[in-house]
Amino acid sequence: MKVALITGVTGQDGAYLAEFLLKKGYFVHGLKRRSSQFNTDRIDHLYQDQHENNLNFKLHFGDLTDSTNLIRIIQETQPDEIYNLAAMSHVHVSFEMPEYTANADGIGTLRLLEAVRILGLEKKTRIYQASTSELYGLVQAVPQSETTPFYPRSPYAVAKIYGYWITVNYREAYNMFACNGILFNHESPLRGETFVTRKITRAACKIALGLQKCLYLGNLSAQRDWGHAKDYIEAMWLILQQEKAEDFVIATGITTTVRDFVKMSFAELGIEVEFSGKDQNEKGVIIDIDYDLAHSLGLNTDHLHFGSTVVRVDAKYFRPTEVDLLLGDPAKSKNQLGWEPKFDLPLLVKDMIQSDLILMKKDEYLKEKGFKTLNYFE
Ligand code: NDP
Ligand code: GDR
Repeated sequence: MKVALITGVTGQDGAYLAEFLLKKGYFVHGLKRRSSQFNTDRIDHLYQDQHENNLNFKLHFGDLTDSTNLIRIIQETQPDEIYNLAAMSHVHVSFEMPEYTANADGIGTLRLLEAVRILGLEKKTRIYQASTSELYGLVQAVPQSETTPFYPRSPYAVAKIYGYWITVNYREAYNMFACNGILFNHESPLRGETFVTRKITRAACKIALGLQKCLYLGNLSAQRDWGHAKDYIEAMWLILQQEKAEDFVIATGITTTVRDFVKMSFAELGIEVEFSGKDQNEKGVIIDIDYDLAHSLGLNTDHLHFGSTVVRVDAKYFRPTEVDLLLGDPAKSKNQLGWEPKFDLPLLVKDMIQSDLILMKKDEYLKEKGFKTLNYFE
């Protein structure tokens, strides 16, 4: 039985990857942080029967800022594969926590590589490093491939560039099987609520149900190459199954603005939104309603009106330095890994809207019955 260790197992990708590897017959160890509240929502379904029949999944308390803890866990678990997914992963927040981000995302990667080396596991343990399209930052060329120069634009991206190069360096210096997946944005119903796609799909559902009036966003013109996390975690695994350790771009090859993602999300609910105005005065207004579709989704449309503003810009979401355009070239991963995404953007939006609509309907029910509803911090 192969053994995998996933750092960041409680996050979006960690949850999908753990499930994927368990289905492949792996023994999966996950690193989770101590938290004052439960933080295992995304993986609870994988180990709820742990005392009975699911002994292939084990969680360990740990942190990428704690070397001795990492060494001990790797020594105990003797993994064949390590997936380093743990990170302070929010680009905007990294401007407020640059030092911590460097420590966890940059030096954290070094700690993991060193732990493997200290334990003499260089020949046994293969390592996947969660690198990112944010490395490209300020546009040098499009589409962005494995050979496009990097120009990071945030403390997050600068920390991740250290993680990228230290992974390459340990591969070259110590002949370790250590690889970077340079993954472009990938989303899902499990996406953290403050990333833009999930913020949009949640808010669109709330607005459609009459639970929220307006969605406030930052840069609507940013363009991202969005895929589905379920497809991307499969690529991570494929990268570690190759004969030779190499780095791969994982992307769809299509880019879309935040503005269009908003339109697509509302359209899934039967609400057509059009944008007008410029910069901070830009707004999104309802211009049409597909009543048949809305009613088939169980929506009461009485509160939805033509001309009402459902999206506005709030400058507090602007970043000190922005990444305007990401568009990946997935040719190498297609040719060498045989990887191709199963989800396109319309399918991704549908999946996220369907999931959030169920969630928000639960919230609507709680509100109707006088119970406290979910918190919505942005
Ligand atoms: P999430 O933010 O959903 O998950 C991050 C995980 O890392 C969580 O489990 C979190 O724990 C954990 N974590 C954070 N800091 C530490 C730390 N110091 N020690 C141990 N664990 C820590 O991210 P995603 O699942 O979306 O992304 C996975 C990885 O891939 C990240 O490294 C991210 O930077 C990278 N990436 C993501 C892309 C995307 O589009 N999703 C694209 C390219 C790269 P907790 O649950 O307790 O917060
Ligand atoms: P990103 O994702 O920064 O690309 O990093 P995010 O969804 O946060 O932003 C995407 C783009 O949308 C613009 N934007 C907003 N973003 C947020 N979060 N909130 C808003 O209200 C808002 N309005 C507009 C942003 O300015 C940006 O241009 C994600 C993370 O998962 C990283 O960990 C990962 O490495 C990269 O994707 C690839």
